[in-house]
Order: sequence, then structure tokens, then C-alpha cells
Amino acid sequence: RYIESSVNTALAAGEFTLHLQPKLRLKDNRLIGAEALLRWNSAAHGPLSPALFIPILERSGLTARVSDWVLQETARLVQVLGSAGIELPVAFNASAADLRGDFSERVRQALERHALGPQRVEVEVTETSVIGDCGSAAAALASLRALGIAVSVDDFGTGYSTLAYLRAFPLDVLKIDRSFITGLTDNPVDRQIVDSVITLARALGLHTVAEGVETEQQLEALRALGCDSVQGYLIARPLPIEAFIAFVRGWT
Ligand code: G
Ligand code: G
Ligand code: MN
Ligand code: NA
Repeated sequence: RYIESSVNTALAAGEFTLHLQPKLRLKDNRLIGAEALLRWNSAAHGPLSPALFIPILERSGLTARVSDWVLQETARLVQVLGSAGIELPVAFNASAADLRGDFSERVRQALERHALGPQRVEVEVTETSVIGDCGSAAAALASLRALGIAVSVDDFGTGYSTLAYLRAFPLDVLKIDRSFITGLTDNPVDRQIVDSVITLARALGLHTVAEGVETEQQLEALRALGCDSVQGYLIARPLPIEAFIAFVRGWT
């Protein structure tokens, strides 16, 4: 309850920020984009994890203002990156409630307002976020893609109906959940799952991103399995914009 009442205050006080975590393409070792991850540095409670407060906001129907802020802030950060000579696309996370209504129109307007082409932002949706609302979620994703905006399915393999989602939703990128990457190098079952997911994604023409890559061994195993890109602490943690710019400049 306290969280609910403090959202508006927090937005006004600038307690929300987006940190950027880079994605690395394995075939040429180039950075291909970033994921924007929400941080709430609460004056009253210290840093709060989105894993904690997003579900609370969703349950109380309070996501709209925060989601709108995330969209505008993503567009602003893309502009800041552009001014620093960095043309990488930035993906933001969209939750279930975001996909209802005129989502693609709001994204289009944000791009227009910041004079950005559709290739500069991407949308990550979790499987669970579209459960129960297949028709309208699919329509929202289809109109995003019609605008030229790439759509990723996040946390792949953790929801239910995983495979049905690949059939129901128009997608560009499949992000393999971190829980499968953790066991990749010493659990044969995890390795087989990751192998199969990559093979499946390829057959469907989807780009694969492995999440939560923390070790060199995991990265090499993913390379051997034909994964396209990786994201995780091995490359970089989610970084404030200035640190992200410095990281990109230092990347060779
Ligand atoms: O960065 P971190 O591991 O704390 O994120 C925890 C969870 O919060 C992840 O599942 C992530 O997808 C989600 N998340 C992070 N930023 C956002 C956001 O801006 N919007 C939504 N809806 N979820 C987010
Ligand atoms: O659900 P989603 O994939 O959007 O959540 C990403 C979350 O995972 C973020 O909270 C981010 O901080 C976290 N994260 C990113 N890279 C790593 C990593 O290498 N290891 C761990 N444990 N968490 C990570
Ligand atoms: Mn994500
Ligand atoms: Na994820």
C-alpha cells in the first residue's frame, strides 16, 4: 500500500532510473544493443527491485504511469546515446497491462517525439505477461512489428505454453532464461534444453539471446551451440547511462 501511494511522488522526485545492460553478438564480438532495466531508488526504503514492485503495481492497476515513464525515458536515453555517437537500439520491458489498449500507437508517438526511427527501440515481453489475453496481445505485437519495431520474448522456457506462444505471437528475438544458462556447463539436461531451444529458434528464423551469462565457460558453450548473442554480468552489469557510454567506448 505504501508503495502504491509513493509511485507518483517517486516519479516526481526522480527516484526511478533506467540502467542499460549491453547485448553482445558472438559471431563478431560486437555490441548490438542494450536492455533497459528499471531501478527505483526510494528515499524512504532504499533501492527496490522491479521483481518486487512491478507485480504490486500490476495488481493495483498502477503500472500505466510507470510504464509510460519507462517508454519516454527509453526514447530519451536512445537520444542521449545518439548524441554520444552510439546508435545501438535499446529494448524496454513491457508487462501484460502495457499491451492492452493503444500500445503500439504510444510507442510510435514516443519515437516521433524524440525523432527516432523504429529500429532504435525494441520491446521485450515475458510469456506470462501475455497469458490470458492472447488475441489483443498478439494484435499489439503485430502492429509494433508493422512499424518496424523488433519484439523479443523474454525469460523463454519459464512460462507455461511456451511453444504455443511461438505459434501465437509474431516475434523477432527469443531470450533464453537465465535459469537454463546457470546449469549449462555442468547439467546435461540444461545443456540439452538450451541446445534444443537454439535449434528451434533457428528453424523459426528467430535471433537468440542468452540471458544471465556469468562465465567464460558459459559463453563458449553458447557459442558452440550456435547461440547468436549473450547478455549478463560477464559482459557488464546493468549500468547508469554515463557508465554505459563509457563501457561502449571502451569496447573493442
Ligand atoms: O533488473 P532486475 O533483475 O532486478 O529485474 C527484475 C525483473 O523486473 C525482470 O524480470 C525484469 O524483466 C523486470 N523489469 C525490469 N525493468 C522493467 C520495466 O521497466 N518494466 C517491466 N514491466 N519490468 C521490468
Ligand atoms: O526478466 P529479465 O530478463 O528482464 O530480467 C533481467 C534481470 O536479470 C535484471 O534484473 C538483471 O539485473 C538481471 N541480470 C542480468 N544479467 C545477470 C547475470 O549475469 N546474472 C544474474 N544473476 N542476474 C543478471
Ligand atoms: Mn527483459
Ligand atoms: Na529474463
